[in-house]
This record gives sequence, structure tokens and C-alpha cells, in this order.
Amino acid sequence: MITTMGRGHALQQKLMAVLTALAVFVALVAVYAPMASAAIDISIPINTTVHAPVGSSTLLATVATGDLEGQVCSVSADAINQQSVHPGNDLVVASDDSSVVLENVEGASGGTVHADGTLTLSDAVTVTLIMGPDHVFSAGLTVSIDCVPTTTTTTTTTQPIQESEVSVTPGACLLDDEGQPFGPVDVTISPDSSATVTVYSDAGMEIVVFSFGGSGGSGNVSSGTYYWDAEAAEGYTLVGETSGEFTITDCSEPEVSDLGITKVDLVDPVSVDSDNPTALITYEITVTNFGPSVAENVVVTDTLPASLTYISATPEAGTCSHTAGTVTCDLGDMAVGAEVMITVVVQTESVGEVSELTPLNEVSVSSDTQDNNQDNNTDDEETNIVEVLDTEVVDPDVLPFTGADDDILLTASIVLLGMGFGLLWITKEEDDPQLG
Ligand SMILES: [Ca+2]
Ligand SMILES: [Ca+2]
Ligand SMILES: [Ca+2]
Repeated sequence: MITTMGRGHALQQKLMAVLTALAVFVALVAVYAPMASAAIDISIPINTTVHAPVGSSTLLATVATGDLEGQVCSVSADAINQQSVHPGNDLVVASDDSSVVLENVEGASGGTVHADGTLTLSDAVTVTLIMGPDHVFSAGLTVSIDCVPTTTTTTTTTQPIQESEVSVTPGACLLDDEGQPFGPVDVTISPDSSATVTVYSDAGMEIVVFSFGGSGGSGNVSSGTYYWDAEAAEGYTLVGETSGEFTITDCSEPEVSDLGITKVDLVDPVSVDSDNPTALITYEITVTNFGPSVAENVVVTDTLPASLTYISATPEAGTCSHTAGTVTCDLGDMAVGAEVMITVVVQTESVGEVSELTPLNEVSVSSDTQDNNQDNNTDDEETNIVEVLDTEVVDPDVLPFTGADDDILLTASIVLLGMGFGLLWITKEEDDPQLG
């Protein structure tokens, strides 16, 4: 009996020790109670001795979860044994219906038992001993729980922000069956369903014309100016253009532009002579687009008269070519107000062959864009050619001077006179018989 009573007394002392440990534990709970929803470490010191049947459960500790209630924790639990060795004693760390088991926590003195798991937190976490074959638990150990809440961070940490890109592409103006202008508009959203693109007819009032989600789509709008913006879906951020504007031009009225052309010569007149039998003439041709629209595919044609020989044609923009006395220059598109100069150099005929003393050089301009003012689409230029003769000036009132010397003339006259008399003398003797 004494022994039994002694054992009973000892048991009572141990129970007191457990209660004391629990009191310390409760005090610690107050210290470690969750202060925020971030990760929390719970350290549960257990310094108690339990005698119980094999397989029985003994609650060792209860920890209030406070603000963490309802969270799903990723749990990492460790039990560090500091005292006796009693194989087979397990500790169950549990909350709600979930638990993590630390097996054989007294398997070795100074040993550490580790377990990972997930706890769905109720209002408390409990630590329960499952007694092993020694019937005794007398550990001085610490159970630490590293609880990382997963509920609130699921969407923000496991789904990185993805990129989304949109494009809005208006097509060229078309005419419907009734001749009304409209334009197709293509909207693409990549990846699918990652943004919403809205097209407005008026940016200030945001009068919505159409709106596309998904992968986008196509719509038709009448001629005019439109605005669009894009809003990324949740979990996406927009890259590239996020807003913009576009215009569908009115193609029911043809585009018009007034082109003008002028041609001038740099030197007039030009002269040729035997020393310089030909001369060069330089023309400057200027093309201007007076608007109101862009002039497309502007072409200049310079028709040289037969008396002028092509040397060169140099445009400020575009290209020029020459075939059989016709210079053709392709100037491309010309913006409103644009001006392009072409320098054309030609050669006159050779002196003595000059047939056109005032050749007329004509030039014209045209384009694919309608020009309602044709009066300024052609110009010409006359250039006087002066042929300087190399002969002396002759006065018809003055005889030509031969340059002969007076004395020579006199001598020649005397000689001729003497020869005349000589001939007369010979003739007379042949005719007079008395003398013969
Ligand atoms: Ca014109
Ligand atoms: Ca002219
Ligand atoms: Ca002239």
C-alpha cells in the first residue's frame, strides 16, 4: 500500500508537473500568438513525464491560433529530444482534421525528429502523445512549428503577371453598295482573353463604337477619326501600344491636287561661232504641288526640239531618263507644298547648221491624282541663239583694195606698152614689101 500510495503520490506530482508545463505553455502561446498573417513559428517546450498504456493518447499542449484561424499552413515540425530514450513514442501535431506526426521523438538522446505536412488551422493546434512500448514519456523536448499560410498568397505568388499585347489596324477606305465610304478595322488581342479593346467615335465623350475581348475581331466604321484604348485582364499587363487613334479617309470624293510647272533658261541669248561652234543651254524645271492632297506618281515630260541635243537631266528627287529627244522624270509622290527642281542641259546645233535660231522647249507635268487646274501643267522656254560670222564687213560703196604697189603697176604698164609697140613693129615689116 505504501508503495502504491507512494506511487500515487508520485503520479500526483507528475500530474502537477504536466499542469505546470501547460501553464508555461499557455503563457508562451500568448507570446507566440499570431500577430500577422505572415509566416509564424510556434515553439512548444515540453518538459513532462507521462506513464500510460501502449497506444494511448495524452494531450500535452494546446496552442491558440488567433488570427491564423482558417489558414492553410505549410507546416515544418521538429522535435528535439534532450533527455531519456524511450523508443516508439510519437507526437501528433494536429488542428481541425489535419495533422502532422513526429515519430519516435525519444528514439535517441539529443536526436531531432522532423516532419513536413499541411495543417488547416482551427482555433487551436494540439500536441498529443501516442505512447510507445516503454509506457513512459519523459522527454525534455521542444516542438517547433513553422507555419506558412498559403490561403491568402495563392493568387499573388503562384501566378506571375503575364504580358498582353493588342493591335488595332484600320484598313483602306471602301465604298458600300450605296457609295458610302467605310473602313474595316482589325483588332487582335494576344494571348486570347488577356485584354479588352474599346473603339470610340469621340474620345471626349467616349461614344463606344465596338469593344472586343477574347482574341479580338473585326468591325466596320464609316469614314472619320476614331480612338481606342485597351485594358488588361486580371493577371496581365499590357505591353506595346495601349491607346491610339486612326482615321478612315472619305474615299467617296476623289483626291485632288494642283500641280504646277515652270521652265526657265539660265542664259539667254547664247552665241556660237567658229571657235565655239556649239553651246550648252541649261534649263531649270520646277514642279510644285499646291495641294490640297498628296500628288501620287508625279511624272514630268520634257520634249526637246530637234535642234537641241540632250546632255543630262538631274532631278532633286526621283529619277530621269532620256529617249529620242524626250526627257521623262518620275518624281514619285509629292506632299502638299513640296517643290522639286530638275536641271536639264542640252547642246545647240553646230555653227553653219543652226536651223532654229530660237528653239522652243516644252515641258509638262502629270500625276495619278486628279488635277482640276491644267492651266499650269505645261510651260515652255525660248532661247535665242546668235551665230557670230567670221567674215569681214563689206562696204558696197568702196572698191576692194588689192594691196598692189604703185611702182610695180607703173613698171608693169611700161613693159606691157613696150611689148605692144614691139608687136606692131614686127607686124608692119612683114606687111611692107619695100622693106622686105
Ligand atoms: Ca495644275
Ligand atoms: Ca518659261
Ligand atoms: Ca528665254
